[in-house]
Amino acid sequence: MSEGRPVPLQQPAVKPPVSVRLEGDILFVTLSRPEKRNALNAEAIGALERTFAAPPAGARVAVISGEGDHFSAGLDLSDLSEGGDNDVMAGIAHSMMWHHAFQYIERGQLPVVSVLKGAVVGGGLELAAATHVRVAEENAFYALPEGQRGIFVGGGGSVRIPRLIGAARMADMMLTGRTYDAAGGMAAGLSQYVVPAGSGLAKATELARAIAGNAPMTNFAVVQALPRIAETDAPAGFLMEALMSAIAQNDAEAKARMRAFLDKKAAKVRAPG
Ligand code: 1HE
Repeated sequence: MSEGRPVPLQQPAVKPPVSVRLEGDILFVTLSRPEKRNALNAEAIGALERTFAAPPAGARVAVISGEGDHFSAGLDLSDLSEGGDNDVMAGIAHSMMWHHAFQYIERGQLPVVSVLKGAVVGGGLELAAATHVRVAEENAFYALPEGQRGIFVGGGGSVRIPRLIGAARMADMMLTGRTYDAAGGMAAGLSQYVVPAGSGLAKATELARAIAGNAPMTNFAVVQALPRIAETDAPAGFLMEALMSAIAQNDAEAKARMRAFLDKKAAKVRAPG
């Protein structure tokens, strides 16, 4: 036996794949593996789940962006390439891990704005599709290369992406390898904004400030009620809308905001431009 206390193994300082910082009421979540084009490994998915399941107190809106030139190259292919012959259950669990994490983004506590640039592909596009407002820089491009890799989407893409662009466009992307550039992506419905290269984070931050300035009940209704109403049948949707609007307008903050407008103390709506 050697003498003295055992010497702990030296742990290399590993940079986390996702970094998070709260500035005022905006939570900035950054994919931080630019050397791997922000490919999403299990650790990154876990970090996203933890962040959005329990955002820090004071956060009212989140902005997701990617470090480096790309938003995300999707699934870290080294996570899947080593599976054995009998790994169907592991594959299901892997996909469901993504589903759980992205549910906390899409139907969590915060409206989420994403900043898309460079590659927004595979699971990266699935992540973007779980956010509420997508700001694309003009160098962004979209692809679903799962077909070329011999796999299928697994991060909720087949549920969310057809709702943005239609199943036919998604089928075309997956079957033929078709890619969209930023302008084509916006025309198809993949982003709501296209901005010059390098200005995506500033635009997303400006939008996040506007979102954070809304009444919390309105943001809750938009994140939680609107997509459910849009997906349900009309009679149930009308009822849900009536209930949600009654709850929102009876909130003290709504009453104060309506009074402020009538007293000419609140901003008017402005035409674009
Ligand atoms: C990766 C990944 C990755 C890059 N997993 N390591 N996604 C894909 O099929 C997209 C694969 N990636 C690419 O097509 C290209 O990397 C990019 C177009 C995104 C960027 O090209 P480029 O020239 O800037 O970078 P690169 O030289 O290809 O990659 C730099 C490094 O990142 C390199 O590693 P290195 O050790 O040789 O430096 C790449 O191997 C590594 N890298 N992308 C692992 N995806 C829940 S299911 C979701 C299913 C999917 O997402 S399928 C789509 C997967």
